[in-house]
Amino acid sequence: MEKFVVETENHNFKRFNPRSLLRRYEGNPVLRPEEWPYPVNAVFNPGAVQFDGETLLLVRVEDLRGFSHLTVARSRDGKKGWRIDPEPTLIPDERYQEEQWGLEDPRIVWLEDREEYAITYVSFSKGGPVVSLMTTRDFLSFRRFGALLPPEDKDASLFPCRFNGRYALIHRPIIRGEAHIWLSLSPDLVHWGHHRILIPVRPGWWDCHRVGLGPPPIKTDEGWLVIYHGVRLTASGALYRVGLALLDLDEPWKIINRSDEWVFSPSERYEQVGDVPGVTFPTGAIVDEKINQVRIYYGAADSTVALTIGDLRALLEYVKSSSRVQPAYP
Ligand code: BMA
Repeated sequence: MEKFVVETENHNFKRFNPRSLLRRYEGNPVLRPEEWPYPVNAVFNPGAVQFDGETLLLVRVEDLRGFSHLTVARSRDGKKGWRIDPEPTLIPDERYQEEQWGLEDPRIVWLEDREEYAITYVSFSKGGPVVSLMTTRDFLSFRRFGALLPPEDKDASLFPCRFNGRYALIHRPIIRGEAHIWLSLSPDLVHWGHHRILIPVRPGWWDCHRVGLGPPPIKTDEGWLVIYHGVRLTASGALYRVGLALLDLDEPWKIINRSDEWVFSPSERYEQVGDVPGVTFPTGAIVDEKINQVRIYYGAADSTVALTIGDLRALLEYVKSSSRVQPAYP
């Protein structure tokens, strides 16, 4: 395996502040557990799509037993006026043992060839977290595919299209205690292979202990824009910050650039105070192509849903100006 080499010299300290790329919505947090139609502990880490002309969030909801389920919330502008389903949309299905302790952190993409949405989510049970898949057309009825790969695995999304006939999945298994982002391929969404490391942790850096995909990869003229979280463990707990990477458009297992710096990190009170302080955990992104804007929905301190907004062009320019990287696992 080729070693992942990063240049730590030649860092240009005069460059502009990458944390100015994303601007928090002034009405944050956009969803809070107090607003839920039934008693819950926390609402966070939502999947996001534009559906029927509205923003639809599939929100991870932690109940008062500590188990999570998923509930739909809708808003016309994706910022305010949220309408939350009166009851959970998706709860564990007892026929799927791996879901026994709950459903977590969904990512949603529109699968072009199947003309349906794919929801990849984390199923949790005694066996450990696994990535499961379900599909839907209307967010009313869902078809479960079950677990895709063995535990321990999280932070997964499909790409919206196939590559040479193969579906591609980004995910984050833990192997030998290492938590890198991987990419796997499948002809049928059932059998998976060609597993390879896509974005490894960087020893010593802000993303040294764990990395994981954020929202589904975003297709642009320049490549697939990946928003990912990186974790550094500190004396007072884990810090979850956000970085960027760019993948080749036709061969997304090839990483072109990766941001040296994080572009988003916990700073506001609602990100610092909550069940897990110091967490910004993006899981949903919606692109408004007319104005080239991306709205990124994230879990704040594992307690609320918050929104940060950026200019897609500026994010791309920034990541393109970042380190070009060699594949970790060619
Ligand atoms: C990760 C996931 C997320 C969570 C984050 C911070 O491992 O389990 O669901 O938001 O930790 O606690």
